[in-house]
Formats: sequence, structure tokens, C-alpha cells
Amino acid sequence: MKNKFVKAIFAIVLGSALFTSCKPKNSGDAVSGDAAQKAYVAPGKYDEFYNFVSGGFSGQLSVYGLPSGRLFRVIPVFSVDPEKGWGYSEETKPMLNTSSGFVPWDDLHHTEMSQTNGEVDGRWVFGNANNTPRIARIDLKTFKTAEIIELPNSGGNHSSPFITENTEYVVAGTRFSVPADYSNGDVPINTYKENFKGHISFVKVGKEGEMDLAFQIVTPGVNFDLSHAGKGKSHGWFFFSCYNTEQANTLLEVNASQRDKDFIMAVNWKKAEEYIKAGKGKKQSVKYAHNKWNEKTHTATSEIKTEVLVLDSAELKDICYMIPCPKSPHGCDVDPTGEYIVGSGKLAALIPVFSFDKLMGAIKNKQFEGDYSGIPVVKYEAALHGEVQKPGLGPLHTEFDGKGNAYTTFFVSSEVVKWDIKTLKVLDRVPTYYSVGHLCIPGGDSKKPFGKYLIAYNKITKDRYLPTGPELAQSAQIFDISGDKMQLILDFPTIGEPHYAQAAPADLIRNNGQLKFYKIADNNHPFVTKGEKEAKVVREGNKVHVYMTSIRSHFAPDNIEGIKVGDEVYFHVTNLEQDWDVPHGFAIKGADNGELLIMPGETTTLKWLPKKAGMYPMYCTDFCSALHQEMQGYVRVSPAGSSVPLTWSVGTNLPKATK
Ligand code: RUQ
Ligand code: CUA
Repeated sequence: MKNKFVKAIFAIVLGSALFTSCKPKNSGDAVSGDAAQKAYVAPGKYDEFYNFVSGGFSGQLSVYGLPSGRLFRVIPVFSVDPEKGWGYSEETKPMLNTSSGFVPWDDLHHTEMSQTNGEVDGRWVFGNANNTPRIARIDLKTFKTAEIIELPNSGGNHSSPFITENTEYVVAGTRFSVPADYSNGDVPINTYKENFKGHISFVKVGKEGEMDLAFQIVTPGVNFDLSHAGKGKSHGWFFFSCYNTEQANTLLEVNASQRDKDFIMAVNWKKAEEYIKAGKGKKQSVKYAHNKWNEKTHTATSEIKTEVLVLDSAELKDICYMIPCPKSPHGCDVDPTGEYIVGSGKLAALIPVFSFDKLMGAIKNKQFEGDYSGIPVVKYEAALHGEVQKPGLGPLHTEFDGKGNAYTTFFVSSEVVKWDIKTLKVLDRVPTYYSVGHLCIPGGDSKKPFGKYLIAYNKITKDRYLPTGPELAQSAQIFDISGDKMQLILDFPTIGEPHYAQAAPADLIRNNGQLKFYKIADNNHPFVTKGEKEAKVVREGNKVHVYMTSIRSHFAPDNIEGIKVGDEVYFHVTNLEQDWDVPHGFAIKGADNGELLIMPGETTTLKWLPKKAGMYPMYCTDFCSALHQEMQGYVRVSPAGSSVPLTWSVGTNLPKATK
């Protein structure tokens, strides 16, 4: 009892250290001589790498250049975004549909790029929604969210979306174990141990990137925190860090910090595939949304699916194995060779490194110390390659440079530590400003890292930038890691709170067939207007469809009469431009739904419910030409029941006949 109390106190003290963290010494003179030169990208020159950084609580993904730290784009993924009209146009709304309805804002923690033969290939980047569990695929030809799939039986989709070496699957583990959607969830919270289950999801990725929830594995109720796929020799396996193996349901900061070791769960997904083929998956009825963007119709569709195949890890004994891992592990990272698996225990004073070969030997020779709710637990020493001693405080995440070195972030001691994967010797350490979470080396979790830069994503900014009220920009820092010693070369503020990030050589993406505009001829939007002559306004009951075009520098039509209070007006605006970088905007006074931004060749729809008779100006919101300010028009709204006929024009006046 006393021992338990002491442990609890220890956990609280360490816990509060996790929140506060220490400030590194000598923060003033961390930048040396040629640093600025190394991060400098001259005007008009391109960066060497793209950096895709999760926005955390913002639900977005931002794209920076490395080494300049310049922000190129913020991509709405699990959020509406006024800069892109995402979530405001009728076409984009279905992308944010879920089994709980339209969700305008979620929490995106991890980005993962598609891979071919274990190398980043520049086709797609995936992101996770934590709160209402989903995985998104962003197309890197358009830098647009192309698909979102919801994950049933999950709560807090944190250990997601990690990828296998040929993008066979993106994989996700639930953070909150919960009663399965296919069981009764209306149970007392304190029946966690009986009723709460974990589920990990395997989402198959097709040739065109299309996602499909292939199967799930049900596990004992724990918290899955992070994961990474095996690669090379360990291809076919997946590794998940688990905490709360105590199975606590209240005051986790104490109650989930009791055990000296939690687990890394090793999952043999090739074996799981065999069981699925052999018909061992149980069909369970669930409800999840699957949303797809169509580049030809410029429209998203959302479908609710109702079934998933589930394998039981307690029945099928050779799919999952637990490896003991000290203590409340967070990051779970696999080195470029696929041999070493690094578990970062937030409360551990060392970093354990496991060997895949040893793990296979231990499984073969049944070196188990027992089981955890039916899952065999491998003996710690039997799977251990070794431990990095006294690396720092509060280890979180590890990336690799492809030269035999690992780099681990330490939240509490606010530093990045470089160590040798084989000898486990600490080689270098640098302070971060402050309290680093994730880190990224381009290709740093693939078979082929580009070990030139390391970016630290910090949780606390404090005094690094000019103050901006209570909230400060979060901060990233770039280090040159090409030499023996890490060298800080740049700080840059980020959007939202950066968690995981990915980076790839710029040419890989720049030369992947970047889309510059949509071909009007290929536009299959049901309300497209392919030329100004086809512009029209059509009434169907109280629904009015405006087939409108935009081209520098006018809309057609730009005068519309005969709209009445009580009408539902849909402006379907087709941007007729066939040139790169010429979007037009569209706004109409009183629209309670936002505005549009229409890419060249695209058709986009704004729904408008005029509430009062009067004159409503509309205009282009994107400075498109010298006469952008002339790109405007009027919509006349008459009272309900008015006999003003529906007329429209551009360049000529409408007859004055009506009252
Ligand atoms: S987390 S700071 Cu949500 Cu990836 Cu580790
Ligand atoms: Cu079109 Cu401004």
C-alpha cells in the first residue's frame, strides 16, 4: 500500500515535470557562425525538401520548404478552411461527413507519406483524425484531401496512420479502448476490464490510393499510443506502443503509471491476412462514413458503410505478441534496416531497443513470461538488443539518418539526443526551445532517410518570438545533421500545434505531374457551364440554379432578377480560365455560408438563402486581373409571391418592365 502511494507520488512529480519541463541552459548562444547561410534560400530559388507538418488541434496539414521554413500551403483535412472554401461549398461538405454527421473540426496528429519499396514516393500523404476516428489521404498532385475513411470501434485514433513499405495498408490503433460498436456500450465505466476493448484497423490502399477498411483485430483494452510498420526483414509486422496496461479508467496520470513496464504489441499482419482468407474474420455490423473526392465532377460523395471483418487476438494466438517496454511508452520507431525497434517510455530513465531477429527467436522458442488477456508476453531480455543508458528525461520520438544513428526527442529535458543504434552510445545532444515533441528527418522513418536536416517540433514557445497575446505560435527548429554535431540553423513558427511530420525531396513531388488547372473539356460537374453562352438561371419550384461562369474580369450572368424570398439559390460557378494560378472568388452579400474560391476549370457551388427583398451585390474576392475590382454584379430579390419574372443577362440591360 505504502509502496503504491510512493509510486503514485513519483508519477505525479514526474507528471508535473512533463507539463512544465526544464529550460535548457545557454539558450541565447545556440546559433553559431554559418547557420543563417545554411537555411538561406535565395529569392526565386526552390527549397530542397517539402515538409508536411500536422497541425494538431487545428485539424489541418501545413506544407513548408526546407531548409527555409517558408510556409507554402495549409491543407484543410479534418477542418473547414475559409482560405480554400473547404467545407463551405456544397461540393466539399460531404468530405467532412461522419457517422455522427458533419464534423467541421477535428484533431490531426500524424502525417505519413506513401512508400514504394520502403522509400517515400511522393504520391500521397495520409493524416489521422483523433477525435472522431478517421484517416485521410491527401493527393500530392493537387495538394487536396482526396479521401477520408472513418474507423468504427475506435475512440481517439492516435496510433495512426502508419504505413507498410509498399503502401499495402495504412494502419491505426485506438487510443481509448471502448466497448465495441457491435456490443452494448451502455455499461458502467468501472467495467473497463470486462467490457472495454482495443481495435486496430488495417485499411487497404489501392493503386489509385483508394482506401478500404480490410479488417480489424480486437485486443485487450489498453491505450495504443503510436506505431510503425516493420520494413525489410520485419516487413509483414507492425509494432504498437501500449500504455495503460493497468486498464485504469480514472486519473490515468497516476493509475496508468503503476507498472514498471507496459508493452509494445507486435502484430503479424501477414498471418492476419491468412486468417482473413481462411474465413476466420467475424462480420460485425458497425457504421462508418467513407468519403471520396472526384476530380472529374469536382464533387465529394459520402457513403455510410455497415460492416467490418474482425479477428480476435485472444483466439488466434499467433497474430499478436506483447513485448514488455518501460514505462508508458509513447513513440514506437523502427530503424531503416527493420532490425531495431525503439520504444520511448515517457517515464523511463532509459531507452530500450528491441531486435527483430531476437524477437522472432523468442517467439519460436516460446520464451514467454506468461500472457496478457490471452496474448503471449515475450520475455523482455529475450527480445532486447540493449538499452541506451541515461539518455535524457521524457523520451518521446525517434527518427533515423540512415547512417546508423538514431535521434530521440526528450520533452522534459528539452533536447534532441543522437545515439548509435548498434553500440547504444550517446553521441551528441542539443537543446530545443522548448519541450520538443515529434521530430522529422526527411525519409526518417523509411528505409532511405535523407540525413541532412532534422526538424524539432516544439510544444512550448515562451520567449522565442514577439508576444501575440495569450497564445503564441508553436515553433519548429531546423538542425543541420550532416556533420558529427547537430547544429541549429533556423527557428520558424508553425500553424496549429505540430505533431508528426514527413518530408521528401522537392523534385519527387514537383515532378510527379503537378496539376496546374482542370481541363474544361473534362469537367463532368452536373451543373457545369462550359462557355458563357450556356450561362443561364433555372427555377425548379423554390430552388434556383444559377449556371454561372467567371473569366477575367466578369461573371456571366452578372444581372439576375426574379429571385424571391424563400428561394434556395445555388450559384454553380465554373471558372473558365485555362491557365495556372488564376482562381476567381465569389461572394454575395448576406450569404451566411461563406464564399467560394474556384480553381481554373473547376465548378463550385454556393448555397444562398436570401432572407429579405432588396438588392444584393456579388463580386470576385481573388485579385485576378487589373480589372478585378470591376468583376461584380447584382441580384435583385423580390418578396415571396412576387411576379417579377426570372431574367438574367451580361453586357445588356434587362427590360425595365417589372414591378
Ligand atoms: S503525439 S508529441 Cu499526438 Cu504523436 Cu507525440
Ligand atoms: Cu476574378 Cu477577381
